Amino acid sequence: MDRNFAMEFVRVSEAAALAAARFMGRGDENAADHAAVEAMRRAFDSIHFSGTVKIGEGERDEAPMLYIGEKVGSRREGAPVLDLAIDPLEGTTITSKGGANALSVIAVAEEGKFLHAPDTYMSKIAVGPDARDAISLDLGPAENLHNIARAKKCDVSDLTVVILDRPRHDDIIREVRKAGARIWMISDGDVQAALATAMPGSGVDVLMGIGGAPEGVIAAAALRCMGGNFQGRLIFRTELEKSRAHEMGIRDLNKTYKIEELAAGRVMFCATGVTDGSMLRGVKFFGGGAKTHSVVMRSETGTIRFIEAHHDFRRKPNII
Ligand code: VTB
Repeated sequence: MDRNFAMEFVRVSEAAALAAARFMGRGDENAADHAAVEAMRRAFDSIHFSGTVKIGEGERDEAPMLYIGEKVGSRREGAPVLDLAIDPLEGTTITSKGGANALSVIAVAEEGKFLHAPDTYMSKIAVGPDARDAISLDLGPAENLHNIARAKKCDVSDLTVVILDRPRHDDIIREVRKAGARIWMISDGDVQAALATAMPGSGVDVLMGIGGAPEGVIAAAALRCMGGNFQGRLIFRTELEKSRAHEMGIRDLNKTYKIEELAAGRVMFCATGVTDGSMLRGVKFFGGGAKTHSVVMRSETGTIRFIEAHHDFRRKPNII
């Protein structure tokens, strides 16, 4: 995948983040999400590629824009054919309340390399490079923590586990506490938390628990670039969810997906912070412009590049 694409796609996540950030703390989740989706949709078409949304805003009938299967990009002849896994605003509630960890995300892969994850829950575990061989979703939290501590040459009590603050995680929380690790409970936003496990100095060692499946694919793409690891298992709450998954080609409903089964081949990832988070700073507005903070990376090289951009709205009126 051409490395110049990295700079192209970061413009797209910047545009979505700038649009969504206007709605920080304004109590309107839908308006924030809608603004991000519109800005991202517009920005894609300025890039010379033939893109298909594989993970997006939902099925065609429920999402007017960036729906699964939608074609984006300039689509001129000879343009590279790429698949997209996007989340224009990961953390709509966070944004509406002005909390931490909201971001705009784009993962890019060659054709057919993302799992077509249904819009269900996913049980997840994510770690950074130093513990990449130490995790298994088939083991319980305590065993995973012991293996991670051994790999990181520290005690379990030195580890910090990020878990979404939900009643469904009561058992995991109890087991993690019993094992002696620390917990950082987050209200929302497990994508940024998954990335933080692979960022030295983030203070986060492992993500555990159940979040959205599509976002699991996005986190897996990012962790491929960062050399970390991720495993996920789909969680179904209803028979309807199961039959929809079947329609999407999922045969083994209990399968534990390894990172390469979620995002294979050469992948690229970029994200822009909407609100301040454990890895990215949020959008800061000032008179006539704004500052954004993004990360761009590719699985081929593993370079993690942070981009701080100053946008002058007087000279770039199209961006807002
Ligand atoms: C949210 C959100 C996460 O999953 O929790 C969601 O914060 C699903 O959980 O970042 P709930 O239905 O309990 O809110 C994510 O969107 C992504 O995995």
